[in-house]
Amino acid sequence: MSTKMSAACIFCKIIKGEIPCFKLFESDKTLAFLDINPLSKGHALVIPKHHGEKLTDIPDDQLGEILPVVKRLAAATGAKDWNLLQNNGKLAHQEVGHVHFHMIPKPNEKEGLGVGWPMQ
Ligand code: IU
Repeated sequence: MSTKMSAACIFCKIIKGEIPCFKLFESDKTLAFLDINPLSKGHALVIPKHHGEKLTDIPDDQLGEILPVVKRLAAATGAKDWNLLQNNGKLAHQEVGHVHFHMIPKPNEKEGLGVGWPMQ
């Protein structure tokens, strides 16, 4: 299946390189970048390149890399604990209408984060 894009979508513009981002990972189906307004150091977004507002809008074959990339990003931060968050729809506090997974490291006051961006 070809990758669906939306001309009006800000994350599709990031995918196309029309808007810059701090890129952490990219493949033909998946992009990861730092959140522009991070809740903690290392807060990353992992998105399917295929445009869709909600997770239920994305074909399964476009999602296969998402969780492995989330795992790699979480490990790369060095954070002991972290959250994975994915909002669907306005009532669920989704602000950007392109599916995205938040990987949010929890700061560790003793050890810090040891963030190792970009991923190798
Ligand atoms: P939400 O799940 O839709 O509420 O989260 C949207 C996130 O996208 C939020 O954390 C923003 O800071 C982030 N973001 C971004 O990283 N770059 C952008 O250009 C825009 C939003 I617009």
